Amino acid sequence: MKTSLLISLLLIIEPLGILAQQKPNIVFIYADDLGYGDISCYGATKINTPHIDALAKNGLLFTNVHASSATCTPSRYSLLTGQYAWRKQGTGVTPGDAALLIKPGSVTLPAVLHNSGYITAAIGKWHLGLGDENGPDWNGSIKPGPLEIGFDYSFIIPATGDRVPCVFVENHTVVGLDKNDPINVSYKIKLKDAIQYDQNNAVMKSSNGHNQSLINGIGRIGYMTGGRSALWKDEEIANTLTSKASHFIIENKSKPFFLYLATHDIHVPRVPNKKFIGKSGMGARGDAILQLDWTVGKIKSLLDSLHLTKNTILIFSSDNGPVLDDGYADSAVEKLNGHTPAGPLRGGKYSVFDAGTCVPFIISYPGKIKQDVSDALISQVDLLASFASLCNYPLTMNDAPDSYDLLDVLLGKTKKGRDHLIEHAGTFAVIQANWKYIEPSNREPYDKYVNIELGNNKLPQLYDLQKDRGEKNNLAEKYPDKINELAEVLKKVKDPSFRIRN
Ligand code: NG6
Ligand code: CA
Repeated sequence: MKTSLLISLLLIIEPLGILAQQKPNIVFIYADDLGYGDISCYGATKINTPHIDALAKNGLLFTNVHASSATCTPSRYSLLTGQYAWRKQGTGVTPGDAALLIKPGSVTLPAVLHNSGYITAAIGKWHLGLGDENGPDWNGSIKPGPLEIGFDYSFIIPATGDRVPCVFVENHTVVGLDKNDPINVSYKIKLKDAIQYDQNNAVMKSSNGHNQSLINGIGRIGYMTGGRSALWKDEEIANTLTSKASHFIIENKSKPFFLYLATHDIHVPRVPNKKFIGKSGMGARGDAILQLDWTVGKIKSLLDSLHLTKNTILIFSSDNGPVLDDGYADSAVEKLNGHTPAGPLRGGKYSVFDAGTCVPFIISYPGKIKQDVSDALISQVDLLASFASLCNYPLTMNDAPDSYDLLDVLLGKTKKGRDHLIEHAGTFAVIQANWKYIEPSNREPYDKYVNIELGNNKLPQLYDLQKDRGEKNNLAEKYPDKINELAEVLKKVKDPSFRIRN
């Protein structure tokens, strides 16, 4: 009698989603090019990021989380697939008309969550290619894309803010496209009908590249004609993405949802909304950080007002380290005002030194996590297996081959992270315990355009990160055995047969 009553009760409440709501929502806010030292809870003193800091005040702040690479496409690829991007050809920074890099139907972070009962959305920067091997059909149905790899809804910037086409794509179509003004995009040939970049009529001047099409007065990479009614307004991008993300949350508030919100901030071109202009005193880059902080605050206060905060795992991170001048003369260098975007770390975006991949990473989950700081070694590639574990979703040997289940570490139950981690920026490095080994490389040691040390050296490098977080003191000659040991780890992980699970 009692059991049948319970069963009838379950049958009534399950369709209402009450049971399903036991699963926590997951919101992953992925900033672009934000450095380890760019926000106040990571030590910045020249800029204030109260909303991001508030997450850390009630949550776990991590000091040793790495994006898998020092640029966008490979970091995102690894995050979503659980596989180090360097295992797959063609996962470097992709042009805006590249084909989808992730195989439809494969085991991805959104697919795991979707198959576990989550409603999933990708909102913001994509930069993982779209369409089949012929690339995206901007005037037709743009697929495969996010919806074919596990997202139920998508509203995306196809590549980056500085690459054409400068339009949003919602699910399979360009938003606001007039069929009589079709889009034509080329990265190979100069489209002579495109408005050409000209130093004299650009509202934001290029310092390097970004000199092909001129769109909204800003030089972009690639040529684009048509699609005029669909062009985004650069100063409205943060508003648009925040509002789309908010709608998604409101619409799905009674189901478990996964929101992948990949902001355009603080990538170039930095064109913050007028409400942030001049507010940081650090020029467009600082103002973009304030805008990013605003986005985080908006999402957090929406979750609060919908009483979802306690049952939501909110993660804030970045896809790679910081860069000041990334190809536009936006006075990021001149107005830096003593700010240190990389904090105590060496290098920056594009670099195999730690500032390339070691990024802010904060988890707020007030229902379950207490305020703390964790120095556990984690790669963003681990999120897939960790969330699969949260959902009891079984992974086979070939799924997410580089992703460790670190759920307990993410939830603050332990600080024992990975045993080792690979950093990649053209050159490989491996971290194990307090040691970091950078393999010898013939690549350029320094990028004079972005003014960043890339970390490459013809000789092997060995650093003791515990004593020397800034990677200043190369101990290679002193500890040759350590080098051999770490080179062996690197070799083992690089081998295509390497598997975590069996
Ligand atoms: C570089 C661009 C840079 C940025 C980067 C990708 C030039 C001179 N530089 O080639 O501006 O777009 O690619 O950044 O064009 S990422 O964060 O998306 O990886
Ligand atoms: Ca980036």
